[in-house]
Amino acid sequence: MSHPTDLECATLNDLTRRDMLKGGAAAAGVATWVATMGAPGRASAQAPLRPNIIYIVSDDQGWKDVGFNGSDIATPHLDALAKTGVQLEQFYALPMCTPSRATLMTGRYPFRYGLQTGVIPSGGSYGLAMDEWLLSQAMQDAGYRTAMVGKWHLGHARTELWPRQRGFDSYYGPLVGEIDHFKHEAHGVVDWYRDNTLVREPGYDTTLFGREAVKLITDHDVSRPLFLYLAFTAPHTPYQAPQEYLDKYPQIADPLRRAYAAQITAMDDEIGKVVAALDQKGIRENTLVIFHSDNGGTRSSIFAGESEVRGDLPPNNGVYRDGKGTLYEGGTRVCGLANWPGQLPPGKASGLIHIADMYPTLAALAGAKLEKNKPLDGYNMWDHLSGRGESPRQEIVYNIEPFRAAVRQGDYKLVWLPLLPGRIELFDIARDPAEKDNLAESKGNQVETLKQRIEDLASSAVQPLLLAQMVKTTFGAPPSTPKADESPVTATPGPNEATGQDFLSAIERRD
Ligand SMILES: [Ca+2]
Repeated sequence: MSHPTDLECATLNDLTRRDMLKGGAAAAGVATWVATMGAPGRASAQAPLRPNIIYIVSDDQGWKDVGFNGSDIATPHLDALAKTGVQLEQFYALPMCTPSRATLMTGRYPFRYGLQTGVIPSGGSYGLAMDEWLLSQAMQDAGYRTAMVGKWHLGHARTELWPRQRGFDSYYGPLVGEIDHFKHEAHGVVDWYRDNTLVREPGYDTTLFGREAVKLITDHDVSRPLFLYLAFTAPHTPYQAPQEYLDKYPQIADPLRRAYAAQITAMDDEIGKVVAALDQKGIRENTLVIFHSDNGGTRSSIFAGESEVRGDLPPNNGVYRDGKGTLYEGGTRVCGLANWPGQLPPGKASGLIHIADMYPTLAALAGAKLEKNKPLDGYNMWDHLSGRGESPRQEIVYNIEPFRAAVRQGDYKLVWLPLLPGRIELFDIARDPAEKDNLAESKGNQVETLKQRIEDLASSAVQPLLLAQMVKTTFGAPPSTPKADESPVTATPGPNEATGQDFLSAIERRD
């Protein structure tokens, strides 16, 4: 079997997608797909295609840290998917794990249910609101076999918050946000589940996730379609990788960057095995594969999680400013791709896509009814992904929090920090993607328009659950003064640590 050269591939990609955009689907010789444009959450009127869907999310990966965005980190399997699929040039997620994953699962911005700020900490007792109708539930209702492998991070304090109770037929992985990749522990407590049962298994988490995903595909009953949400913990801190992957990067002197690169290549290998399993099963032609990071790469140790990391952190967001935890492009515009042989012509989708769009897009493909969900914030992106039309989205809501917000309409983006000392920045993202040139003083009209939009969105926001939890934890804790028989030097841990530890111990005892 011969493969086209890069030049041939590029020419073919450009022509195919251009023809489809100009001449419509019929000109390109494929079935017409009539998607509803302009109305968030509206599904297509066309009969659903009901593909298998393998939805892969990486964790804290830098925009540039994939081969197809120019990295020196080896990601040959992702690169192959990008080359034969659609690169997502303006795919936006939320700036941290919990809000991003919540938006994916609900199709709704996280300020609508209190998950807009921070992440659910290991000691947190709250989770994703139970009255949200999740993507997994919609897919399950539509007759899909639903499976989740990997990191959940949408609530762990009560079993009702766990994936098995939220629309997934099976679950395998950690519930909290950051674990030791070999020990599967957070704060010394194992956080590793099969369905609702705590399990102890040896191995590197990324490898175990890949193995589980391959087994799910291999054993899948093809009489109904599969929805697999594969949420890797790579390349999140702590930066750890098996020696065989570290050995692939002798040229990288910085041990953090070396481990980070090794984590990504290890994940890429597992993704390669997943694609091979689809081929082996004979279902590749009827399977949509999506991949993206849940937020930008970490550029500040403040947002590196609970691991101790210092210095110049390894993730690389390319030209994009800053990283995880911030509202700048480096925190929110993430590397991504979609791949479906025969349905998605190779090329690039250059329009605005928000992670909230994936719910209505996948629901339409699956034939899932949009009846039980609350009003969606996303658009059906199928026309845009498949090269048949422009993106219907004109606005990106980066996040709305009581103390900061950012919204982009067209090319203009406002970053607003109203907390004193306040800051307002306006950027022309098309002209200045690196956000270096603050236009706020010279473009007063745009500033006022976007401020008003933020005020309007904020007026319907639920207060962040994290802040309520922090107040409760802090003010509900006993005095932190040293006990009578202890010196101040060996004082008891702070209230947050003690609460988190007790809490996780309780989880571990749960069966
Ligand atoms: Ca993350």
